[in-house]
Amino acid sequence: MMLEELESIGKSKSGAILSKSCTLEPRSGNPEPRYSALPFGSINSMGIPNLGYKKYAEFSPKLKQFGKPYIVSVSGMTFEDNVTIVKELSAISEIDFLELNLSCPNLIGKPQVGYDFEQSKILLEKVFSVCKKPLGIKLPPYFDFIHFEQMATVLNQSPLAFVTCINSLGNGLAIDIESETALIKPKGGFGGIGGKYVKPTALANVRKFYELLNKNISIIGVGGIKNGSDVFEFLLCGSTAVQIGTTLVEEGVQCFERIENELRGVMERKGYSSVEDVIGKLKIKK
Ligand code: HRO
Repeated sequence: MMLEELESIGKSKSGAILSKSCTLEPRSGNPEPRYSALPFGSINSMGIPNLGYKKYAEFSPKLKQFGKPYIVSVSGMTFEDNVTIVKELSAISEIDFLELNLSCPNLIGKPQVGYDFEQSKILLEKVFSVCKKPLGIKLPPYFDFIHFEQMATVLNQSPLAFVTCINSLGNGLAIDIESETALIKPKGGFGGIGGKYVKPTALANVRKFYELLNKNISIIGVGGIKNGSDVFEFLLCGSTAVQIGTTLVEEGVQCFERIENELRGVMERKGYSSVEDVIGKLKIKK
């Protein structure tokens, strides 16, 4: 992610500046086309294109001028890379939080760490032994109650500041029927699915971790947020903040102001004056 892109998020109505994931060395990412909009969302296999973690440290004094939290997402190619990057970035005073990405679905030959509970536990232990800053993790979607419970047990043993649910739904396939060709090039056309397709899965992941995690771990919701009512649903499930992915790509940084105004409208119509009164208050049919 370039400095200009991060600055335009700084100037927008977003509540924070979150970089896309960085690695130890710069990467150009997977071959193009590697992103395609779909009728109800998107497919991507970007392959973590980024300038290398040192650049996101260099950008930090400039980005702090916008007066909002600056969060750097870390997605090292190896266990040791993650430890090195977290150690170095956590020493930079203008970075407020780190988000360790345990869920990039698009690296050839590399499993998503978040689907390996033992490996996640070992990585978190090591990372927290070197980290001097609040750190959260970004998780892949889970689909089985036993898996939620196994991951929650690991997470509840760590001093996590937050958990972000969910990363894209891994290894979907989207096709153009005229040319009979997969829409994106990397990995035989397989890529992470985002947008409306994943919203029910995202809400379920937020809800399940809200039920299972220690209350001092905040939950950040992401997946299919396009308007203020979507945010309201994530709040009900237990998110205290949200991230916007596909909608930001498709609409640009104006989406933050529009969605905030829409959320305000939903809250007013329903008689709420504070998000605190909404967070986690999902009702279940008796
Ligand atoms: O760069 C990517 O391919 C990518 C990453 Cl790191 C991620 O976390 N999630 C995603 O959908 N794509």
